[in-house]
Amino acid sequence: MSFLSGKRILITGIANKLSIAYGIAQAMHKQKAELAFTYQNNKLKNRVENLAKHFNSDIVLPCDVSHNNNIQLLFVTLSKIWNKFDGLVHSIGFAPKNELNGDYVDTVTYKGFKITHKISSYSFVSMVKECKTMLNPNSALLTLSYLGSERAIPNYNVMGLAKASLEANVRYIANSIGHKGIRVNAISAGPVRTLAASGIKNFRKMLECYKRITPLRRTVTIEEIGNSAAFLCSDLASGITGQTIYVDGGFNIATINELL
Ligand code: NAD
Ligand code: 0WE
Repeated sequence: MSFLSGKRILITGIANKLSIAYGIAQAMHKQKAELAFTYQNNKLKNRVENLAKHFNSDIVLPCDVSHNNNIQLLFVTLSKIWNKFDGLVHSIGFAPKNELNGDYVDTVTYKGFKITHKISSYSFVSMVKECKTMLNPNSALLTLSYLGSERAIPNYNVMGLAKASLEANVRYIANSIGHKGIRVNAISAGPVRTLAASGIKNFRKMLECYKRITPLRRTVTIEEIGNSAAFLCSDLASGITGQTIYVDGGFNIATINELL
C-alpha cells in the first residue's frame, strides 16, 4: 500500500540531487504523492524543472524567502493549480558564510543574526501564514533541523540559534493550527554532504568523528531522511505533532565509544 496516495505536497529547498529535499521528494514520489516544487533563483530554475520531471511533476514555482512578497505570490500562483493541498516541506537554511567559521562570540554580527533567523526560521511560519487556508484537514508540515540547536557545535554558531528558533516555531505553529487537524514536525538530521555542507571547514573530519560515536557507526542518507519525512507527512503519523524527530543514526543519545 502506498501511504501518500491522494496527497498533494509542496517541496522547497531542492538545489540538486544531493539535497535533502531531493531525498524527500524521492521517498514521497515512491509513496505516490503528487508533488510541486519551488526554487530559490533563476540559476536553479532549469535544474529544478528537470529534477521535477523525475517525479512526474510540472509544477515548479519561484520563491526566494528573503523577499516576503515572493511567498505571497507563490501561494497565489499555486492556488490556481492546486485549490487545496496536503503538505509542505520546508528544507531551507542559510547563514552568511563568515558566520559559520570561527569562535561564536567573536564572529557573530547583528546583521548575520538577522539574515540567518529570517531565512532559516521566520520563513517557515511566513509560508504557513500564507497557505493555511489552502491546507486540507490531515495535512502535515515538515522542516529540517540539526543538533546544533541544542548543543554548542564548533562553527555552527548563529545557525544553531536559528535552528533552536525553528524548533520552537514548530511547537508554536503546531499548537496554533492543530485544531484544523494539521500537524507540524521537524526532522533533526545527522550531517550529510550536501551543497549547504560543502565548503564547511573540516566537514570530512567531522563525519569521520561522527561515525565513531554514532550507534549505527555510519552517517545517514538522504533516502533515510526522505523515508522518515514521508512517514511524518502521512496519516500513519496522525498522532505526532510539534515534535523534533532525530534521523541521525542515534548520534544524539551516544557518547564516545572507543578512544582512537
Ligand atoms: P541544500 O544546499 O541542498 O539545500 C538548502 C536549500 O536552501 C537550497 O535549495 C537553497 O536554494 C535553499 N535556500 C537558501 N536560501 C534560500 C532563500 N532565501 N529562499 C529560498 N530558498 C533558499 O542543503 P541541505 O543540506 O539539503 O539543506 C536543507 C535543510 O536541511 C536546511 O535547513 C539545513 O539546515 C538542513 N540540514 C542539513 C544537514 C546537513 O548536514 N546537510 C543536517 C541537518 C539539517
Ligand atoms: O544546516 C546546515 C548547513 C546550513 C548552511 C550552510 C551554508 C554553507 C554556505 C547555512 N548557510 C550556509 N551559508 C553558506 O554560505 N547543516 C546542518 C550542515 C552543517 O553546517 C555546519 C555543520 C553542519 C553539520 C557548519 C559548521 C559545523 C557543522
